[in-house]
Amino acid sequence: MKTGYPPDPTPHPGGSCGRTETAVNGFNSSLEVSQPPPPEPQGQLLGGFDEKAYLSAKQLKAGDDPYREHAFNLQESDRLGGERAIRDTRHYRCAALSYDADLPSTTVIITFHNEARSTLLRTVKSVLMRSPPSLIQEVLLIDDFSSDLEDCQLLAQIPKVRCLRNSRREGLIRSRVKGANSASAPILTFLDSHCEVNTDWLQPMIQRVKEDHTRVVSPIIDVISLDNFAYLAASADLRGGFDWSLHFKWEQIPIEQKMARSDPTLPIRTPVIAGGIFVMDKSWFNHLGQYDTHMDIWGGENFELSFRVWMCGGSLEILPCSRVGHVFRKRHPYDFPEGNALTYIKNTRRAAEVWMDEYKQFYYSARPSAQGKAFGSITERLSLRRKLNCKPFRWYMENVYPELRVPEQAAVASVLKQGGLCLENRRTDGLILTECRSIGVSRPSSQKWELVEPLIRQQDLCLAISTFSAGSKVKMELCNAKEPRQKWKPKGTALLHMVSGLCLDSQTPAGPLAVAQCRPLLASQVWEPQVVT
Ligand code: UD2
Ligand code: MN
Repeated sequence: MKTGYPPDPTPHPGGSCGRTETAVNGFNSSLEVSQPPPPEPQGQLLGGFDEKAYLSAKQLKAGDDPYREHAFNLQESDRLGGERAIRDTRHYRCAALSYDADLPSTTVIITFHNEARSTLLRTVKSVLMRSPPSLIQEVLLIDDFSSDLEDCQLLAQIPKVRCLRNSRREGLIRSRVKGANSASAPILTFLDSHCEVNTDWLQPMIQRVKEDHTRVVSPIIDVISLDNFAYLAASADLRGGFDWSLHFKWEQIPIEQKMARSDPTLPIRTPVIAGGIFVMDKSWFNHLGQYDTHMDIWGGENFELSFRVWMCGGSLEILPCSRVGHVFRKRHPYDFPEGNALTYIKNTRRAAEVWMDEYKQFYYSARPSAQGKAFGSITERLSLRRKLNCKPFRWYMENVYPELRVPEQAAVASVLKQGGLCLENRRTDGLILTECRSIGVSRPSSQKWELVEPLIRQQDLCLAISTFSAGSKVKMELCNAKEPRQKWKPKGTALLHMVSGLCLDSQTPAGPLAVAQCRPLLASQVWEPQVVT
């Protein structure tokens, strides 16, 4: 089972929600380009590395299922060999852009666990072939305890390629941190181990990061078919999003932003990144706390990083003039020592608990099975958040991802009790504290309240203060969750008015229901919501 992520942009047979555009500019998924780029000087590029021997040492045996080991068609991948020409899928205006001559260099970090040799080699070679050599300080392979040591070791014979190996399975998160700690260049570039980078993929990303080191940038991720390895152009109108179960998805950029885009080469702000392919300033990566290294194997780290970048002073963007192909799969080809579902829950719970504040309740409602599952200690990450003085998740919701709808909370009716009395809204006398009544087994609706943060509502009317000062009378008015006078929040036994910082009080000189300076445990400020039928 594959939980949480498949952005799954691969066109499903019969499906229609993919991200590929097979017919953009008359392009259809052909493998070859009509005008292949001039050949690179092979000898120099590969040094003493014997490509043929590397690839032929592992061949699919006749009769073997080509999908079994890697969840993609290994036979097709092997057939392509160590490199191939791919179509330049960028908008034509990208080719006319120019970049600084003195861009800083990068360490390309590729972690892998039992990757197929042909896909791994194409990833490495495409980087060396399609990047200005001066920008590639090194390609750092992190072998996450693959069964064959030589998959990685042999590649280290290629100039600029280094290989680090974990002595036990760590997962991609700790592996990337290990890579970052060993990187010698000032800029980090992360790639999955089954990618092919496209023409001029690197310059736009390094340029944006050079101009502002707090930007974290990613390319448009093109699709390499897991069946026939066709290189397919992805739509340029997508950004990263998610639902409350912390399931990543590609989504259309909001229509207003789309209309405002006069220039298709401009960056696209994105609430989250897919996770595998991005460029980030190394000092900024370290300053922001790298990754949460208590996350295991796979999953969730992209949300954690995305929330952290936005909430702690950075930004995330997709650069349409940078294109990298990636083999999207439908299942994980590797095992999860703790199980796939538990690992995804552990990782996303950590992200939710550290970063999502009161909004984490929506994560738990969307993923009830997460409750009660172990997720380890988050003390260090919470203190990181404090140290970095990061903004609340509410800020992220309002400024970065206002399109993410907050679910209508299941309205649970309660009486609001104080002492033995109940808060009632009488048509004649207004709000009063009076004897709790029942009609048969149920309560009269005038004593039933729904606490749907931030509102305290009765049908379509809500509790509101009149002014923001102590002594302000409380009245009922038409509900509007954006109206500051209607925003309440339970705090201990009190009902706090969020904007004025005052508390609901039943005994003030102003009358039976007003707001006053909060005094914890003052009898007239103690409210006890009790669920009723
Ligand atoms: C996507 C990301 C991936 C990661 C993941 C969420 C893209 C293109 N890919 O999943 O980078 O952010 O979402 O966690 O955005 N690996 C290890 N050790 C392991 C497991 C995986 O090194 O224990 C490697 C693996 O070989 C690959 C990379 O980590 O190079 C990502 O794994 P994946 O390709 O299975 O993830 P993917 O593309 O489904
Ligand atoms: Mn991948």
